[in-house]
This record gives sequence, structure tokens and C-alpha cells, in this order.
Amino acid sequence: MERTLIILKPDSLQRGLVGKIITRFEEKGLQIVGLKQVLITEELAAQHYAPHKGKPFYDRLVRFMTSSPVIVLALQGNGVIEIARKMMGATFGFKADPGTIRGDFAVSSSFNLIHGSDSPESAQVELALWFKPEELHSYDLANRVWTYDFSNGTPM
Ligand code: IDP
Ligand code: MG
Repeated sequence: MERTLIILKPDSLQRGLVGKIITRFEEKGLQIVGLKQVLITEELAAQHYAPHKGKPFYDRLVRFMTSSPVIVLALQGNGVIEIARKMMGATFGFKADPGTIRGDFAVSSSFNLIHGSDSPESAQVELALWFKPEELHSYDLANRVWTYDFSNGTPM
């Protein structure tokens, strides 16, 4: 099954929204396979946001991400990368649709609560950047047979 990297940014913790956001993913049926709190170094922020280097908001973004701890999550599920991106909503809080995490809890263009990998390629790179192999867990959830339809042998 697919995995994705989620970061609850410093504003999620400062605003007391960590529980609410994680609950949304759990209630959707996505499986937590890694979770930790990290105070990001500038080096890690630079590696993570390397694709944005040179953009006008880059320096502020690195400062923001290193200003206070974050929560990093690895989520697993069929199509989890696209599902998580949809649940996050559009990048700018003021543009994100109601019902999404950013749409319901954020108004800012930069303080937008959450990061999620945007493709299988970036998920692979980001999971390896943020988690050691032993920090990611493979295990069966007891309710998996009610979360997915296994009547065909594979989860649908
Ligand atoms: P995403 O987080 O929705 O994938 P990206 O375009 O990858 O959006 O941008 C990474 C992060 O950089 C955003 O989540 C946001 O915090 C910040 N950001 C992106 N565009 C802007 C901007 O135009 N102004 C200020 N901050 C921005
Ligand atoms: Mg992005």
C-alpha cells in the first residue's frame, strides 16, 4: 500500500490543532505508520524545500518551519497521497475549500498548517528524508477488513 509524508507545521501545534488534524486522517481510514515530534534544523528544512529554493517566499518558509517543533507523520492507505492532498485543500488558507483542513482552520498563504507529499516520487524522497527505516512500522489494523473490501483478495 502507498505511503505519504505529512508534516503538521509549527502553526498546527501553536494553535492546538494537532489532535483535530490527526483525527481527520484516522477517521478517514488512513493508517499511521510513523509519528514523531521534531524541531527542524535549517539543513533539514533546506533539503525538504529544495524544490522551492530561489522563490520569493523561500527564506520566510525556512524560518517558519524551523521556528518551533513540528509533528511528522507517515500515513498508509490505497491512494493515500492523493487522498491526503485533497483533505489538506489548496495551498492558501483563504482559497482552500471548506471541509478541507486548510479551508476549515487556516486563512494565511504561508501559515497553512500542513505539508503533504504531492507525488509518489516526492513521497519516497520525503519519507526517507524524515524517517529512519526502523521508525516506520508495518502492522495490520484490527479493523482493516471493515475499512477495505477484501472480498476479491486485495483491498478495494
Ligand atoms: P503545498 O504545501 O500546498 O504543496 P507548495 O507550492 O509546495 O504548496 O509550497 C510550499 C509551502 O510554501 C506552502 O505550503 C506555503 O507554506 C509556502 N508558500 C507557497 N507559496 C507561497 C506564497 O506565494 N507565499 C507565501 N508562502 C507560500
Ligand atoms: Mg508542495
